[in-house]
Amino acid sequence: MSTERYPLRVLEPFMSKARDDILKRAQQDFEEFKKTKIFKFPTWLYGSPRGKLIKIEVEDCPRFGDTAYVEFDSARAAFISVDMQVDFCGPKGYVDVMGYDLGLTSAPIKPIRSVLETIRNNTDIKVVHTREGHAPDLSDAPYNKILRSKIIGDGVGIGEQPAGGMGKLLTQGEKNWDIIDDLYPYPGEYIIDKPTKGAFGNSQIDMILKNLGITHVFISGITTDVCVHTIMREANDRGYWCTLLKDCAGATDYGNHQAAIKQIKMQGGVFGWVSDSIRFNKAVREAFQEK
Ligand code: C5J
Repeated sequence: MSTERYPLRVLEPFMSKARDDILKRAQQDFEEFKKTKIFKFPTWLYGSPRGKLIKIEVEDCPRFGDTAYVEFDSARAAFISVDMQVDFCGPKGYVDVMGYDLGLTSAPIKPIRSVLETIRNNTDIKVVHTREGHAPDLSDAPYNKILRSKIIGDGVGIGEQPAGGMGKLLTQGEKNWDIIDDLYPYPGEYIIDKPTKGAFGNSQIDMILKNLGITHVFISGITTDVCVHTIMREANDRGYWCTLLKDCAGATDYGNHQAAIKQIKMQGGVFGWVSDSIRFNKAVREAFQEK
């Protein structure tokens, strides 16, 4: 490689210094992890905690059968509830019309409620809800998505209303598109609308999380293998420390739900970590009960 053609190479000493610093931190945190099994909140990166420092247990990390702990700052943490809309877990919604078992996609409602109750009880953890849906004129809906939904829905797809239904499937403004009453956002919580499975490419979520100073996100919702996974992957790629609360998620197929959870745990946590509502609630409640 010619240095004439790549003059940026003169910056190498500066880059190496930055790399050496990061690797030194990683070596220290690795030594610490070996002793404590804790992924410490990196104050060198984010500054001192602004809220409570909380330690949550995560499973099968770094290897299957191992237990580890993730430390986070409550004031820099967000709970994300993905697409808990009638369309994904209620009668005559999008998932119901496609013929899937609503028992599977409504299973996370109770665990999510318990987490929201914990958070809403005077903590500084932020709450973000997402909704998947399209503009009424379908101008933001890929044609292949519309067509495929019509075929699997036996003639009724996105933008159309099933017989006896509440409104047009996956269409903004319709009752079935909105978040279910049981998990409806409280004032002050954030609502992100997206026409996509992911959220980071097509919404303000990254800006909102960044403005709030969020470093750690706890992910829940439906469906585990589609929108939840896509959002977790997007967030993980952007450096957020992600944990799926597994009982707070559900899929249209139980095997896919389990496989999606296993995928997260591969490679020591390729997309983050896995825990559940019981462990989350315990960790947060204990921290906020302290004097
Ligand atoms: C799907 C979603 N499954 N919210 N959307 O189409 O996961």
